[in-house]
Amino acid sequence: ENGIDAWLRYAALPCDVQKAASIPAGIVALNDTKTSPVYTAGQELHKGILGILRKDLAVASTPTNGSSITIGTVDAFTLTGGALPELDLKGDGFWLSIKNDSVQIVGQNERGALYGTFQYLSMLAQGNFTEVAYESNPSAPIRWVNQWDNMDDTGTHGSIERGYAGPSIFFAEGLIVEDLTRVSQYAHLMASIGLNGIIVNNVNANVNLLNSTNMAGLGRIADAMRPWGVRMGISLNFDSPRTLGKLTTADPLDEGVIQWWGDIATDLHNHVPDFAGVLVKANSESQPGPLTYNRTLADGANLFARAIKPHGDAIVMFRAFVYDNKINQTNWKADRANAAVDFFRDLDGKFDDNVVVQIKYGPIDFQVREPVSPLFGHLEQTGSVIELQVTQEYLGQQCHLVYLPPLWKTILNFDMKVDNKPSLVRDIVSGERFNQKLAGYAAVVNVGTNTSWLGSHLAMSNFYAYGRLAWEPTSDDVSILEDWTRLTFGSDRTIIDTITKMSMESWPAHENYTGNLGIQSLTDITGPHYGPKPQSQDGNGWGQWTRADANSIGMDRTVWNGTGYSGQYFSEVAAMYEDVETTPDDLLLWFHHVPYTQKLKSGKTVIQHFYDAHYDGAAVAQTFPKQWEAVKGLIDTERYEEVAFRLEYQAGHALVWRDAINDFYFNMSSIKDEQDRVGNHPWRIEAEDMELDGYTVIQVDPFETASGFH
Ligand code: BDP
Repeated sequence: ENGIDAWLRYAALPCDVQKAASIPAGIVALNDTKTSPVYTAGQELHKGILGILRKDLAVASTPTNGSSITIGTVDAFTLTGGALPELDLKGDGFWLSIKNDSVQIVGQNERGALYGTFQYLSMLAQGNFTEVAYESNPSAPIRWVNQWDNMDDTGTHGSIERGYAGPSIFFAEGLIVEDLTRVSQYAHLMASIGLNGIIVNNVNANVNLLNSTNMAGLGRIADAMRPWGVRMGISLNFDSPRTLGKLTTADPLDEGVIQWWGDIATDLHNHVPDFAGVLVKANSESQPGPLTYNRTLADGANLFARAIKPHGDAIVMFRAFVYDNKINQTNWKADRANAAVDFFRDLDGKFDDNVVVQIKYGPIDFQVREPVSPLFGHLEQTGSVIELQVTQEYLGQQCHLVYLPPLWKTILNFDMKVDNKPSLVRDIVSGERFNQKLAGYAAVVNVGTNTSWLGSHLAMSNFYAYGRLAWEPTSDDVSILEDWTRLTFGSDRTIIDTITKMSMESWPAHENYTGNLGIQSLTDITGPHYGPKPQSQDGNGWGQWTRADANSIGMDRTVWNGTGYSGQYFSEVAAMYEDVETTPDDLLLWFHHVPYTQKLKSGKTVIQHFYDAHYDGAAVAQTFPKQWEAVKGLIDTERYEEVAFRLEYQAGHALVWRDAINDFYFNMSSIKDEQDRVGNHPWRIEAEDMELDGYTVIQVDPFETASGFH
């Protein structure tokens, strides 16, 4: 068990459970075109049932006499005379009806039929043989993955920005790899959780993706993913007309530039007829963009929107992550958190109708806790897509267990109260609140060639849960986790309880040992974003600041005295954050600059809370290796050992975090810990007290912790 099959193992159920299953005698997949998702669904069902129940069912493409599992679109069912109830399916939705001798899996489109099939298989794999009859529709039309894969045309094998599981499955040495087996396996995983699109290259895009060899390569990627209903798109570099096309400008209103992008779009369409769209990072972190040419961001987005418009329903995902990473630290009012609303608020209504704005969940950058980006709510005439991260860039880079759905649900369930009306983020990104046709979800996943996909078996619960939540954001995070666990490791109660307990403890613990009260992840901001480095939080151009000094800490983001950020929310929410008294403790230092001795609602001072929380969080991480021991012998040795190794590492690293942060603030504030733990490390053996008598070079695992990444 090396993790390659993730939650799609189709492991055989115990014999007595297998016997209890009564399923139809054959499979009918109402499309025999080999690249069609319905055909794929038939094959997948065959494979799954063979694995789970050890039954080898025949697959036909036209109705048979015997009892069957029939898969098809509503149209195909209508044509072949299958009786269906009145259905109200949305795009990609499905109807699933399971009765002893007949199972109907009906998609609004081909993709929907495939999703329904995976749902049925998921039930069988969990030994759930209940009869059901229901419709299921996705919450939003856009449910995409972003990969930040580089082309690496200077030689090495496709690296991945903020990827922690080996090199790219898509690129190597400036080209698209020949063998796309992993790519279709990836699409297989995506389809099984209802994801329907992917951007394959880094948002910091390499123009060479658009050369003619790579255009053909993109066609091959799209072909590999199409049978799974996954549509492919790419990130674009705004300057391509200059750097690749040798034009003198990339001005979005220049005729030559418009023509150039039009030709690129035509070319792309020729290779990828069902091209999904383009993702654009512009005028951010030194990337070029329309502002460089004194044009608006909307001009930039519409340039691409018009280029792709003639070729089907492809869309532009324009990122709201626009800011200058050389923020002047001496300007007390400067605040990176203000950027998205400042840039985009006045552009509402100026984007073409095939543009959506992709907004990171918080105003800064995937921190362990952020308030919801206030931009959700300011775009009423343009669809919003929420950007999440499965890759744990700031959250332990998959070397730490952090189950993310509780964080995501905090965001999705937040009420922006736009115009004093209920405005949950999940209803904004479903398109419902502002009546948008295009809206949804994108997650930076960054799988790599490691057989476990993310470099850590347990991290895969985040990927699985991402798809499940994008489909139905009200789903319960614990039951999603339990489904994932049963599918990935089996149904033993001890396994489920152990993984659930650790996972549900993991985000709060991580927040506690890395940075609490809304101060953000106190990590190495200017470098790898890994490990503690509170001293990097100030004096950097990225604007991720704590403004800590000897007496006080926190960013004053109020309107009356600070950067004005809290005023970007709508009245009720703005008023809550404006006032220290009504700001929740977990975001206190995000919004306010307070003395270390400020009392929290718990009665503790800020600094004592800091000390205690870091001890508490690290103490929880200490229990993980022990908790994990409970599953020894209940799961395969390979995955048991690999997870044990990471949990052991996390337990140690949590101590490093705890002591680094606590010592740093003790040093800065000179306020003693009430329990006198901080600065006191009786059990620690300092490096200075050791003697080095030579060293041996070893293969480091996980590789990303090694020098030079090898
Ligand atoms: C930050 C990452 C950086 C990305 C950037 C982005 O550190 O690698 O390029 O976001 O999202 O989180 O564009």
